[in-house]
Amino acid sequence: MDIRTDPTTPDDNPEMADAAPEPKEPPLIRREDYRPFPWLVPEIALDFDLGLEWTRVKARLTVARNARGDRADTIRLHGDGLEPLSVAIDGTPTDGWTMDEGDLILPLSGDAHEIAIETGVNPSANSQLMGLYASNGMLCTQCEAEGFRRIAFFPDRPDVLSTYRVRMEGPRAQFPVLLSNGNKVAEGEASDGRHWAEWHDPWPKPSYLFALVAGDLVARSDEFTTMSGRKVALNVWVREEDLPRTEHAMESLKRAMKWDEETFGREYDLDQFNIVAVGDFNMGAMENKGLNIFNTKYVLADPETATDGDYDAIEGIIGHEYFHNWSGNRVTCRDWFQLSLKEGFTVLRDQLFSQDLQGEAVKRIEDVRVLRSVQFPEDSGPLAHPIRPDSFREISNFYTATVYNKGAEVIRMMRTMAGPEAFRAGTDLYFDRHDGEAATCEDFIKAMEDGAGLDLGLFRRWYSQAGTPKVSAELEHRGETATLTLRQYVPPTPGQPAKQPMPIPLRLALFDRETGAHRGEELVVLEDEETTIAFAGFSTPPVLSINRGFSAPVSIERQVPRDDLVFLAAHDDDAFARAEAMQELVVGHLVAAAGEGLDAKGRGQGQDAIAQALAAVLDDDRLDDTMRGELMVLPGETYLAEQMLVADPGRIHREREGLKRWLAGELGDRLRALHARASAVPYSLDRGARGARKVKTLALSYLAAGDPDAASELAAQQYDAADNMTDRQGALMVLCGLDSAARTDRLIDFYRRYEGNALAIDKWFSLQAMSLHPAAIEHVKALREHADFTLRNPNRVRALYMAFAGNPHAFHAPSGEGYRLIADLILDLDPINAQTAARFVAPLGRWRRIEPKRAALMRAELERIAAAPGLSRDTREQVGRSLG
Ligand code: 0A1
Ligand code: ZN
Repeated sequence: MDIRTDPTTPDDNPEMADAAPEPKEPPLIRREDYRPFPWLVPEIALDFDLGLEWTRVKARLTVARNARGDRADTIRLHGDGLEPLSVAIDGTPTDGWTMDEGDLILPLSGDAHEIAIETGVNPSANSQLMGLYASNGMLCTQCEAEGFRRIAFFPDRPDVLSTYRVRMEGPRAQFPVLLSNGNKVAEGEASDGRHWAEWHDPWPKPSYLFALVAGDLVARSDEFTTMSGRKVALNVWVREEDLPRTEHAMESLKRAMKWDEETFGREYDLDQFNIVAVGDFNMGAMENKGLNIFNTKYVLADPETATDGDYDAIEGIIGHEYFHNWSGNRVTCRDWFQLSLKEGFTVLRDQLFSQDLQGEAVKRIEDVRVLRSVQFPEDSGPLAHPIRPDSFREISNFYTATVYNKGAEVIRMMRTMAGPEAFRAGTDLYFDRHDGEAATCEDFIKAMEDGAGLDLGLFRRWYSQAGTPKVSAELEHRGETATLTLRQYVPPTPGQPAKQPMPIPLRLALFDRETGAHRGEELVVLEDEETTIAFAGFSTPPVLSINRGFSAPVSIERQVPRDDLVFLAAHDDDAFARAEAMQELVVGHLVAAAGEGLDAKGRGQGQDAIAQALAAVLDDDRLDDTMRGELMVLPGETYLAEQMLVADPGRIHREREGLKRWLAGELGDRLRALHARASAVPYSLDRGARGARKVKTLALSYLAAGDPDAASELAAQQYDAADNMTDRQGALMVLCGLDSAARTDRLIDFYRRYEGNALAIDKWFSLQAMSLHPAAIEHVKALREHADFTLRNPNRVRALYMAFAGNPHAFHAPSGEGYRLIADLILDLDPINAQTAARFVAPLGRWRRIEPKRAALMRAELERIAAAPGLSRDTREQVGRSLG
C-alpha cells in the first residue's frame, strides 16, 4: 500500500500535518557498518490475489540461522507502509510481533523456521512507482533498490538470496497475461472467470530482482539458440497497438545475447526471457531476473516516431539490462554501497557492445560527452561522491552518473592497462569465483589482480576518492629531446578535503610536424603527483596528442598553441583525439571570451582558427558523416561553465551563440551545400543515411544562428519533407528557437500528427522546453497547464522540466524565474513521486560555481524547499547536501 493511502498518516490529514513535529533527519547509513544478516532465507513462496485497487499478498519464508552472522533471537523483516493481516510461525498463528519504523520484528528461538505473513496493497494509489503499482490498467513492480518492502515483509537487502516460487491469480479479462521471474511451471482456470499461473525461478536472487506483471498485453515472440545449443523463448510484451514498434528491441536483444557469448563468454540461463514495456516508470529499465521491465521509451521504435538517437538508446539499454543477467544477477551486490560493482561494469559492457555495433570512435565521443556534461559537474559540486560511496541516507539518490558512468570509466582503465585479453581473463575469474554470491567492489578488484595480472594497489583510490583529477601536461623541447612533465591534482570534495594521487593511464603520441605522423602510441601510467618523461630523437618540437580515446576520466590542462590544435584536428589518426583537438580549440576560445574577455584581435584569431578547422571538417571527403557530425558539435554550455571557477551562464550563452552565428556567416555556402547533399539521401538505418540525417540538422542549426529567416524556411521544408522522426524532430527543434509563423504551424502539426502517442508528445514538450526561443520560460509555464501535462508520469515530467533545467539560457534567466519554476516543481512532485522530484535538486545545487547574483537566487530556492514541511527523505537529503 502506498503510505499516503493510510488515513492515520499525517500526509492525509491536514490537522495532524500541522501538529506533527518536523521529521527528524533520516539516519545516515555507513558502509563500514555492514554486518551480515543473522538469518538466511533460502526459499520464499509468494501468493498474489490480484486487483488494481487491492492485491492481497501471502508470503511464506523458510529461514535458517546464518553461520556467518551474529546470533539473534528475533528477525527484522523490512516493511514500508505495510500492515500485517496475519502472521504465523511454523504453522501457528501468532501476534507476538512488534513494529518498528514500518518493519516487522518477530521472535525466533530455533535454528530454522517457516514464517507466513499476509498483507495487502493498493497498487492504484501507488504514485511513487516503487513496489507494486498500476500503470494503464496493468499491474507491475519495481523493487530496486528498496521497493520489495512495499509488497511483502522481508529482509529487503541484496545479500539475502532466495529461490522464488510465485503464484498469482486474478480476473482473466483484466489480466490475461501473468508473468514473473524464471519459468512458468503451471497455469489454470479458476472460478468466476479467474485464472492463475505459477512461476519458479531456480536461481537464488535478492528481493530487488523480483518482478511481477499482470495485464492485457501481447508479445512479439522469437527464439535464441545459446552457444551450448539451448533454445530460449524470447518475448517483448506491449499493449496491442504498440506491437508494430517492437522489432528493433527484439533484434537488439538477440544481438546482445550473441555478443555477450562472444565477448564475455556469458550464456543465458533460463528457458525464457521476457521484456515488458510500461509507460509509467521512474528510470530507463530494470534487470529483474528473466523478466526485464522497461520504460516504453526504451522499447518502442519505428522510423515515424523514433529518432536515430532513440534507436541507439534502445539497443544500448536492451543490452545493458540483458548484460545484468551476469553482472548483477548471477553475481549480485553485497550491499548498496557496492552499486557500481554491477552498474559501472554493466555500463562498460553496454558501451563496448554499442561500440562494436555502431563504430568505436563515434560512440566513444558520445559517451565522453555525457560524462563531461553530467558526471564532471556532479564531481565538482555539492553532490560529489566516490563511485563506492561511504554513506547515504536514501539509496535512490545514488543512482548517479558517478556510480554508473565514472564507474564504467574506472573499469575501462583496468581494461586499458591490462589489454582486452587479460581483462577477459579477469572477468572470467570474477564470474567463476563469485557466481551465486553477493560480492563487493573489492572482490572485483582482486579478481582483476589475479586474473588479469594487474597490480591495483594504489588504483583502489579510484573507488574511494571523489572528484575529477586535473592533469597538467607541459611539453618542452631542447636539442633532440622532448620532455613531458605530467602533474596531477585531485580537488577537494565534500567530506574529502585532501586527496592522494591516483594511477592515471594516459595513451599518448608525439607527432612530427613535418611528416604529420607519429612513431607509435604509448601508454604512460602517471602514478605519482608528478612524472617527467623524456622522448629522444626529435629535431623539431613535436605535437602532443594526449589522453587518446579518453583513456582516463580526467581533465587535461595544458597551454597548447592554437596551431597545434588545428594540426591535430586535421591530422590525428586517433578519431577521438581528433575530435578532442577540435573541442579544445573551441573550449579555449569560448572560455576566454566568456571569462576574462578577449580583445578584438584575440577574438578574431580565435574565430579564424575555429572556422579554418570547421571548414576542413566540412570539406574532408574521407570523413563519414556520423564522424563529421561529431566534429561539428560545439561544446555544451554546462561543460563550458565547468571549465571556469565561477561562471556567468548568460555570457557563456551569448558567446557560444555568437560563435555559431559568426561561423554560419563564414561557412554559409558550405553549410547550405551540406544540407542539400544530406537531404538527397533517402531514409534507411544504414550508417551513411544516419550520418546524413545527423549533419543535415547540425547544418540547419548553424544556419539558423546566421540567418534566422532563411533558416526558418529551410527548416519548414525539412519538416514538411520528413519521412522519419529524426528529420522532423531536428527541423522542429530549430524552428522552436525561432520567432516565425512556421514555428507555430509546425508545432500544431506535430501535436495533431502524434496526439495520443505519449512518447512523441513527450518530444513535443521537450522541444519547446529546451528551445533557444527568448520566451522559453513562458512556453514552459503554459505547457505545465496543458491538458496533456501530468505530474503522475515521470516521462512527461522529465520531458518538460529536465529539458528546461538543461536549457541554460532559460533556466539561468537573470530574474531567477527559471530557478523558481524548478523549485515549484520539486515541491509539487515530492509527495507524488519523491524519487523523481529529488533528481531536480542537482541543477539548483550548482550555485557555488555560478556568478553571485544568480547564485543567491538559486540558494534562496533551495532554502525555500528545505523549509517546506513533510519533505521526502529523497529530496531532504539532496537539498541538505546542496546547501551544505
Ligand atoms: N538497475 C537499473 C536501474 C534502476 C534503478 C532503480 C530503479 O528504481 C526505480 C529502476 C531502475 C539499471 O541499471 O538499469
Ligand atoms: Zn544497470
